[in-house]
Amino acid sequence: MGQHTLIIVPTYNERENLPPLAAELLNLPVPVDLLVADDHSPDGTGRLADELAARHPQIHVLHRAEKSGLGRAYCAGFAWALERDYEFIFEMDGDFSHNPEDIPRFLEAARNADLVLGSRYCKGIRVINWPLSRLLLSMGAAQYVRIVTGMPFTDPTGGFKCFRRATLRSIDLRSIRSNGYSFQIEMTHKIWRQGLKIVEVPIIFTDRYQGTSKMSGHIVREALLMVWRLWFQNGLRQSPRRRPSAPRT
Ligand SMILES: Nc1nc2c(ncn2[C@@H]2O[C@H](COP(=O)(O)OP(=O)(O)OP(=O)(O)O)[C@@H](O)[C@H]2O)c(=O)[nH]1
Ligand SMILES: [Mg+2]
Repeated sequence: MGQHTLIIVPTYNERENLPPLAAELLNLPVPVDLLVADDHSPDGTGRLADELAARHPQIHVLHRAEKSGLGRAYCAGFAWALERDYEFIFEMDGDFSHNPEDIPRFLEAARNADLVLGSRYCKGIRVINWPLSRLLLSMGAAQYVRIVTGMPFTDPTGGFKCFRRATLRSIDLRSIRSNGYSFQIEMTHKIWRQGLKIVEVPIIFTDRYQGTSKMSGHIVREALLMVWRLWFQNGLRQSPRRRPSAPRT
């Protein structure tokens, strides 16, 4: 308890994945707290999370009334974190696509950055178990984001990230509109265009082996439009409004 690091995991029907994921997080060499943001999962993930929280003081649960998307769940989790004293606040999927063992490397990088992005595509391609079509969609999305917005990151739709507290505070979370992949793009763009320092760390992404996917055409369309909106919000610039700040120590 009282740690500086919070891992936010949004869940919707992740009952097979949550207990082993929580166990791995609590066994890391660095101490972390876990916040499960559950949207009233029909499979009882929320109840399971309460049972885990009753046994482990590092585990917390945010119950939300209905399924309202990953972006809403994360924003509620960020607000929860900012009401407490966390310095390093992570986004992480609850389906083991992201490896908890990468967390110490993120924390190392975050000492000298405002936001750390896990990247599947920097220095090679590291995606396990995806059909080629999904890989091409994801890599094509990354190119599209770069061409329209100028944001130079290799994996702008990735969902394994570590925010510094001050970085989250610099964003008006109520202004975040998007929910699917575009939520990831929107958050990163709002940080990048302020001139804050963003670094990428390579990660291996493994497709879920349990539970069901929530990917949909709506999510893709949302992202296609959002990218243009972000470019517009940035005054049609393809660079930050301000120069990146001096690295922190
Ligand atoms: N609270 C909440 N969590 C969600 C919602 N949609 C997805 N999630 C969770 O967000 C994480 C990422 O969602 P996924 O469904 O794995 O999305 P994805 O990785 O893009 O797609 P697949 O792995 O192919 O299903 C998982 O932990 C989900 O349980 C939602 O509406 N509310
Ligand atoms: Mg997934």
